[in-house]
Amino acid sequence: QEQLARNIPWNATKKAEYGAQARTPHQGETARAASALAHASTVTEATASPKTGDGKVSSGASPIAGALDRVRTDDTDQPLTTNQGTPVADNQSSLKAGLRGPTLMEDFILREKLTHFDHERIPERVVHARGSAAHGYFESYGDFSSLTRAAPLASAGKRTPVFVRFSTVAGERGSADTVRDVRGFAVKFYTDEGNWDLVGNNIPVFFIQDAMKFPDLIHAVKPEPNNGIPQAASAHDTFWDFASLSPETAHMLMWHTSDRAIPRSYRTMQGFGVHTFRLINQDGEAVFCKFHWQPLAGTHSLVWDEALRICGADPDYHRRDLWEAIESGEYPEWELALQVFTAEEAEQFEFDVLDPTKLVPEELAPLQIVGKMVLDRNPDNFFAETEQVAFCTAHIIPGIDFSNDPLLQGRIHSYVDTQISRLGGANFHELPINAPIAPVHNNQRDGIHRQALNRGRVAYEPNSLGGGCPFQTGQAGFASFPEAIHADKMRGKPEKFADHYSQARLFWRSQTDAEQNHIINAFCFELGHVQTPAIQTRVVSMLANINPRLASAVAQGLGIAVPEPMPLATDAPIPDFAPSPALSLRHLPGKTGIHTRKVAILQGEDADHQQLEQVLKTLHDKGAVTQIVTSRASPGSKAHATLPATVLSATSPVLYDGVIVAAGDAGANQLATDPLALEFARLQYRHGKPMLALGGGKDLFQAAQLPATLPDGGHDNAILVATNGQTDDLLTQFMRVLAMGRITGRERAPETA
Ligand code: HDE
Repeated sequence: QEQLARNIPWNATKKAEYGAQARTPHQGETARAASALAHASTVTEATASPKTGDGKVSSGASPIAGALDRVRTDDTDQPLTTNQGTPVADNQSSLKAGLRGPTLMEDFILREKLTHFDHERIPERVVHARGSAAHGYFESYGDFSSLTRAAPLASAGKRTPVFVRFSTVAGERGSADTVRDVRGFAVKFYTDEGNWDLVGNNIPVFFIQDAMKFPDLIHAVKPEPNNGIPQAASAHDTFWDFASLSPETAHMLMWHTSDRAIPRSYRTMQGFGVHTFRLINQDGEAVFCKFHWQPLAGTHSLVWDEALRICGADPDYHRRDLWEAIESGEYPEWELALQVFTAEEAEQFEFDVLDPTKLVPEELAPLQIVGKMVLDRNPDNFFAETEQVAFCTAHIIPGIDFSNDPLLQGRIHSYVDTQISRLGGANFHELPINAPIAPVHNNQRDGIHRQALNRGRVAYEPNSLGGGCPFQTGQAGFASFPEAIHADKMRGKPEKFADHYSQARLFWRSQTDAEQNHIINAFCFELGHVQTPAIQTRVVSMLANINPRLASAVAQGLGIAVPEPMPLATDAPIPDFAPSPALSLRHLPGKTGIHTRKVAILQGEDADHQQLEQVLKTLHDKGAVTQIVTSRASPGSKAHATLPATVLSATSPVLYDGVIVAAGDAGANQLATDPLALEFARLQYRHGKPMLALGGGKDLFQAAQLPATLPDGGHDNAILVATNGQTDDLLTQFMRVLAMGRITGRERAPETA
């Protein structure tokens, strides 16, 4: 504090650690510690919640934010203490027998510090180890009690606090964000009838049909056990070996190789509950339901080359994006949609709704939007909240119930079970981030790290000594849907589960040309990393059951012949679905325009300052984020961008959604001869970003030899050159492409065999 106030750039008390001075502790500091202790409090910042991302007080709607205040601590103006609260005079040196002597066993301060440090790590999640989370709320758009008695949907405007964690699946805790992978989308609702965890993904189907196969799937995709390679990637032999021997993966593999697996941002992903669930209303009536989260920012993805480069340029790309959006008050939002259908309707579908490798096309059951989720507060502490949060599919509330989906049934066990080893015992529900806001009363007792001080001598039920409390609620509490079941006990799968290709074909058909090309390229990349030819061939034989162009182009990419289609697992005819536009990423362009899109202003020292300010103002008015990028640190860049200026060597073109080159003749000349500027322009071009040249900026485009026309001969309407100082129309076009995400016309279609 003192050092900050006096602006001393070095440690002014450092010298006192050495020699004779070490014998006399700093007087002032010990005295301050004693007096400050008397007023120690756990929460400051004008006594905490509600805090929103930008640190300012707002109408913060999350009761959990307030509830967590009891455990929030703030060290401002507080003395350093041990874990027992004993003030520590010297945190620099251990206690020794003489300044050059051995450290004394007696040094409880050193030992406590090292012991705690030695145990700081907990096991990472066995899957979904890498993730980022935020607090927020869910707001219901109405009273949906005729459908479900689930508390969050009870009335219009009702807000339920949530904590949401996004994740990758295969990578370890420190792996990069933009790898090709499914993304987890786990939402914990702190409802007034207990916690409800909707533990979903950003893809509506899954690789396998039965929980029995999950450990095999994960062992196949994780780094190979002999050498621990590769990190966070499915592009290796064991994954594709397993996948090609389990053709039920076919549909999911199409999503996994699509742009869905490389999202632009967590904020631009859809979320899905995947399984069929049940909704139950007050009268005990049930319908089936699929849960969908629709991002208001639209669905946007990266392109593969860009995703790979971002792994190096900013491995925290998604984590940073989520954090910064919330800090700057640009709260990410999703609408919750329900796809509701009755058991009778489900009977008529050509697929089995209990099969998690199948989705219910929106044409069969439309989406009903029921509410909105807003994430408005970053965690205070990554470990305590994001790492310790325990999502469990078993956490459901009255009004929601499971279906018999055999994958979901296994999950009901797995999530609670895994927390016991990951979080060290059965009391993980007492960790502040996991504790419900609904009161907890039962006869469960004790266990490691128990927090609750349960009073009284009764810890059993039924009892008379405790007046029969806590008492069962009967109708008012959770009751499972009383489904009638008359069946033989057996292992096996229902008949319709044997169709592995109808929906893989549906997905392929529903993609735009560019999306299809990306799928082909992704298969070529993935299988190009497979060293066993028989595995490559087996995968292509699966693709031959999906689409001839797909199989042929992937075979061509791998330099192999198209094999015979893989034999089917069923003799029944494969259902034929019409394309479903909602399965393309183009379907949800978003409602937030260029909000939070990031634009690089590649600036020469002699740029037309007035023109640039005008352009920046227009972009900022529409919510874009801008950053000046120069060849070298130049005091000349005075334009008012959103982020502090940077230099080409400290940033990367893949971190921006578009570029504006602004320079006079000399500046343009200098940029046009700078290899980093040339690479910047070429990569922005290659990744389909909008590019606008102001003043001499066009010289850079020319020097980078950006093609004037698209591969199909069409005009490239996202390379824009202001020739006469007029920027309005060009800027409008620039912003149109920016809102869209990118143009795909610059890519070449893969060849077919
Ligand atoms: Fe998970 N999954 N999973 N999963 N899953 C875990 O739980 C599991 C599945 C999903 O941010 C683990 O706490 C089994 C489908 C997400 O903390 C573990 C099966 C879907 C997260 C586990 C599945 C998911 C997990 C690891 C097949 C989409 C991260 C750590 C039967 C609907 C949650 C943990 C977070 C995490 C088991 C399949 C989503 C081991 C056995 C399908 C988003 O319990």
